[in-house]
Amino acid sequence: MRKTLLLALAALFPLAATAQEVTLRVVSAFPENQFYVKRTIEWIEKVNKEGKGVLQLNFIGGPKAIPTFEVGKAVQSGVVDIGFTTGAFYTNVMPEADILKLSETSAAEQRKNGGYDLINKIWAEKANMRYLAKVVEFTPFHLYLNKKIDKPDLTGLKIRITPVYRDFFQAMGASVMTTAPGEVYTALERGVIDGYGWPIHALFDLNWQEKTKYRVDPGFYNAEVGLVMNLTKYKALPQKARDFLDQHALAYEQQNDFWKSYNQNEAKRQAEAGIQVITFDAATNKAYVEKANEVGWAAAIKSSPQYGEALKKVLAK
Ligand code: 173
Repeated sequence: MRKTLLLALAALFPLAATAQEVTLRVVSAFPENQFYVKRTIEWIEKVNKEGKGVLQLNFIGGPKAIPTFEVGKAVQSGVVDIGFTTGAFYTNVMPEADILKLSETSAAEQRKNGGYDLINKIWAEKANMRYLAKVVEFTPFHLYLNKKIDKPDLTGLKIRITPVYRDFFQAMGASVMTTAPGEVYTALERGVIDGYGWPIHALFDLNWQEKTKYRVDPGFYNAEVGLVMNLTKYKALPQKARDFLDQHALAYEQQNDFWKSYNQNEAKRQAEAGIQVITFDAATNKAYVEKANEVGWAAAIKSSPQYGEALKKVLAK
């Protein structure tokens, strides 16, 4: 009797000590050598340091672990718990994902104006996902080129895209090719593409400055990179772990002002690396940005008759 009790206690004790600690698997849709990922790994380290006994995050890897455009599916199905990704990479889960690029209101404003709640309603319903936090914003996308243009006409040019840029670049006559970030360098090197869409920053992470002649200004839209989690798993977290995760995700999101100065510096670095700016007259520039928005919202509402308009109310200014 005594012996059995002791054995039972011995068996139970290590469990009792760790029963509440949950470990979640995290993957990145962006290549591991990107600064985005470095920043996220630093965040994970902080979470792990402060989350002992509550929550631990296990960083599995980047696109070599799960290909860029499969990360959304992996989160949806629970193959992994958390994805570090952008909406354009999981339109194969739901078209609404890519609409976040049209945000003119900030993540902080969206937490207040109902946007965050609406996003989570849609993400739950259509993707079995929880949108934990947006950790890149205040970052325009640009068109980068290796051939000079003197007006916004991409006829005859082959441009690398993701869903972010598809409708806008096609509206300017481009022929397009979708690739993950990890394949752009080789495509440039082989001359398979004449240009690509990409944010104002993070070119250097992947050495694209070596193969890039021009950036077209102005930029358009607003890059969104976020942490999304399998909703079933999220709901099953012990309350303490869920609060801890929410808190840390929010704290990461609250660092987003960082990107404002970072982006200014990245533009400077591009100039120093010899990337020349192509721009048009003021009226053409204005029309260029308006066209991007017009085409973007038209595609958003067409792809999501259900939620496109409602998202516009909270994302657009
Ligand atoms: O160009 C891309 O790969 C892309 O869609 C994206 C989106 C957000 C941040 C960086 C890249």
